[in-house]
Amino acid sequence: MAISLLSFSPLSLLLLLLLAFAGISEAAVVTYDFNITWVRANPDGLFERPTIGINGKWPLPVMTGTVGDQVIVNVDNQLGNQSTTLHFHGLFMNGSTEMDGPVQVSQCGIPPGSQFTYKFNLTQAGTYWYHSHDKGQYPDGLRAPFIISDPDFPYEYDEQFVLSVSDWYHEEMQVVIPKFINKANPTGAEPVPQSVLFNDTQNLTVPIQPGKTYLFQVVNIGAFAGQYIWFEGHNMTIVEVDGVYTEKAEAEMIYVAAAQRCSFLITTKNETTANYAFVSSMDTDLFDKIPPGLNWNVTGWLVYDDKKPLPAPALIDEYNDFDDFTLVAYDKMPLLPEPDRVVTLDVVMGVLGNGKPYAFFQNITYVPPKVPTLYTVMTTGEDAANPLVYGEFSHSFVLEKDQTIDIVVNNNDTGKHPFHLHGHNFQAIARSAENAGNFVSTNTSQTNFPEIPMRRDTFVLYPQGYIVLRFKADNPGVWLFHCHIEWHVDQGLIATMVEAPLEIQKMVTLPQDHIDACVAGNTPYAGNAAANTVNHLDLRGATVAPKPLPGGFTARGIVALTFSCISAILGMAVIVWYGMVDMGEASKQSEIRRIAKMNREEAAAAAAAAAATEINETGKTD
Ligand SMILES: *[C@@H]1O[C@H](CO)[C@@H](O)[C@H](O)[C@H]1NC(C)=O
Ligand SMILES: *[C@@H]1O[C@H](CO)[C@@H](O)[C@H](O)[C@H]1NC(C)=O
Ligand SMILES: *[C@@H]1O[C@H](CO)[C@@H](O)[C@H](O)[C@H]1NC(C)=O
Ligand SMILES: *[C@@H]1O[C@H](CO)[C@@H](O)[C@H](O)[C@H]1NC(C)=O
Ligand SMILES: *[C@@H]1O[C@H](CO)[C@@H](O)[C@H](O)[C@H]1NC(C)=O
Ligand SMILES: *[C@@H]1O[C@H](CO)[C@@H](O)[C@H](O)[C@H]1NC(C)=O
Ligand SMILES: *[C@@H]1O[C@H](CO)[C@@H](O)[C@H](O)[C@H]1NC(C)=O
Ligand SMILES: *[C@@H]1O[C@H](CO)[C@@H](O)[C@H](O)[C@H]1NC(C)=O
Ligand SMILES: *[C@@H]1O[C@H](CO)[C@@H](O)[C@H](O)[C@H]1NC(C)=O
Ligand SMILES: *[C@@H]1O[C@H](CO)[C@@H](O)[C@H](O)[C@H]1NC(C)=O
Ligand SMILES: *[C@@H]1O[C@H](CO)[C@@H](O)[C@H](O)[C@H]1NC(C)=O
Ligand SMILES: *[C@@H]1O[C@H](CO)[C@@H](O)[C@H](O)[C@H]1NC(C)=O
Ligand SMILES: [Cu+2]
Repeated sequence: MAISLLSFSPLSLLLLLLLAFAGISEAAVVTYDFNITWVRANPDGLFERPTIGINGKWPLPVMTGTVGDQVIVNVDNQLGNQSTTLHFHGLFMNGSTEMDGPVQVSQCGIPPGSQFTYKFNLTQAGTYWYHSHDKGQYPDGLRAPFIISDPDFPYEYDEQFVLSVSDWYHEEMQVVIPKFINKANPTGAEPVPQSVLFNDTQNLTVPIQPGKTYLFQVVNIGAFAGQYIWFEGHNMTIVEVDGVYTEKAEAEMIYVAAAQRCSFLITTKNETTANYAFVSSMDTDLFDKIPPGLNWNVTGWLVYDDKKPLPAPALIDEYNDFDDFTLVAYDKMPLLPEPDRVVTLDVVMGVLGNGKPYAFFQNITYVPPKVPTLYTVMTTGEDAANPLVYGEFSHSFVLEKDQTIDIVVNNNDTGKHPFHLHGHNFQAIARSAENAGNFVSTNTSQTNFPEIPMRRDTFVLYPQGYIVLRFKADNPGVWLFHCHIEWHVDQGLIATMVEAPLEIQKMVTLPQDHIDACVAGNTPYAGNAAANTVNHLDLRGATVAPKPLPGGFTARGIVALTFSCISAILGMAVIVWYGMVDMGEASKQSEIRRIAKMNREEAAAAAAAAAATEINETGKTD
């Protein structure tokens, strides 16, 4: 428009400027003050327990914002006895990697009594969540959805519902974790949840009206279980996963792994003659054993008429879930070009020399470095480009700016693992069926990758199969890549992507409260992973994993040995001999062994043996 400003009076000019300013400053600043404390809650009606609340309440508030907003979260850690951090799952944190939240990665834990401010911009729309990223803490309650609305949402709907789903434990994590990572549990059998929750409750009723279209935004904020979800009498039309809009896809049942999100449209019926159940059913394949009395389902109802009954859901005999690999990204972003770099990670579950179960990528189980990895980036100058400065057990990969990266994950374990990358979503370009073995080609530029791959930030790897994920390293920052089963995080199934470290140095200024949190918690915040500020390549004193099993001992050997302990008690010398034969034979193999192939009987035997040793060893805690 070529309107001469001179033709306006000064007053109208001012008004015009004000109007223009109002137009561009629509983006709001959304501020949250979170006083984090212990509260008590009993969401499944079975057991009241200490739970982590915000501002004296639990369930926690759903965070909301609009694309373009700036978000400020003032955290006051009033837990008294635990540090904490917040991670905003799925947000790219572009230009603000220091606000990403994982402890010892982009910040020090916020010690009890300390305050800490997260400040970041919303550049993406869709369904996200926030949770603690410290010490396996979020299943104690510190997790909730985060919904970012989009004025340009591509599909029509009348009303919207956020719906969280989650497994729920009765014991606190600081009690469960040491029992889990314990030499009495050599097979690494994960703790089984006590119940399932919809929106942090059960028997949820959702009042709806006939002839309308509802957008449901489902978030699995659980610690472990993937969830099969279905609505009786209604199909779901998937429109978004993990913040990525999709072409409409009709599904009768979906699978939402821990940390995944799925939004779908539901069109209601034209008559109000009945109400309909909807169900979330935990994927019990993940459980080594189903404890007697466990209800692994939760039910809610679409209520057309609150005077009519709420029918119990029909039992189904088969889980026919929609395959998310077949989704098509709405923006039709094509397959990224051939990768500049391929990072191959083999998932291995095993036992270390202390007899406890750990999880590995190759032979490395993650151990937090002394100095948060981002702070090592900030304080090691040009050496920040050398992966050695981050320490072997942070399992760091230094990525160059704008490289195309393929992450190949091979599953040498018999369980499913939902893999999550911070700071990005990735194109999910290959996923094998169960038992397909490893991705063999070292050349990932095969021709059979989808032309328009689906993208998301958390993707399930099937037992003894593989996935291939592709992304562009266009977001300088320190980003974890890990399984989102919180038990496996505790066991070390984590690698660190240090993306464009020299760019990070130019971009980031650490706010004073970051430093204050380190000082208050006595955590060093400068130097390499060992806090050496002089010689960055001297890693002496860095944190390390427990030593491997000595030669001759293996996971199977440990189980055999545990067996021999009981048998000795029982006086069954033959089995002792058997156990020794097993160990001798096994000693020819490498130090860390797979126990994945251990069958259920062996696992059950191990559990029995574990129970016996536990009795034997009362008094010894480790
Ligand atoms: C939900 O309903 C079931 C069946 O009536 C009941 O057993 C359960 O205790 C209820 N859950 C809660 C949290 O009230
Ligand atoms: C935080 O919450 C606790 C428990 O409700 C309360 O005692 C405390 O005064 C609150 N602190 C602040 C700073 O609001
Ligand atoms: C921390 O305090 C809570 C609430 O009082 C308590 O239930 C919990 O056991 C304590 N945890 C630790 C690790 O001390
Ligand atoms: C966030 O947005 C604000 C306001 O537009 C801007 O000043 C700031 O630089 C942005 N921050 C980042 C990390 O991009
Ligand atoms: C779940 O809880 C959130 C937060 O209270 C609420 O906004 C939402 O409507 C609830 N969802 C359903 C389906 O009731
Ligand atoms: C749901 O989809 C299936 C398969 O596409 C179809 O057979 C079924 O009739 C649909 N159900 C409803 C209620 O639309
Ligand atoms: C409800 O009625 C409308 C208008 O008559 C029709 O277009 C629609 O298909 C009906 N919906 C269902 C679920 O039967
Ligand atoms: C949970 O639901 C599934 C599917 O309908 C059913 O097979 C199973 O028996 C249910 N489990 C319990 C404990 O009710
Ligand atoms: C994973 O399994 C494959 C195939 O059996 C094997 O070649 C590879 O060495 C294993 N990886 C590790 C780290 O053990
Ligand atoms: C892992 O394997 C590599 C290559 O064989 C070796 O250099 C490294 O020392 C091993 N690390 C551990 C912790 O076993
Ligand atoms: C990988 O395979 C593609 C397609 O078959 C081929 O063009 C390319 O040269 C191969 N790259 C390498 C490094 O072998
Ligand atoms: C981060 O921001 C840069 C600069 O605006 C942009 O090129 C890049 O695509 C962004 N990356 C992500 C993951 O959003
Ligand atoms: Cu896992």
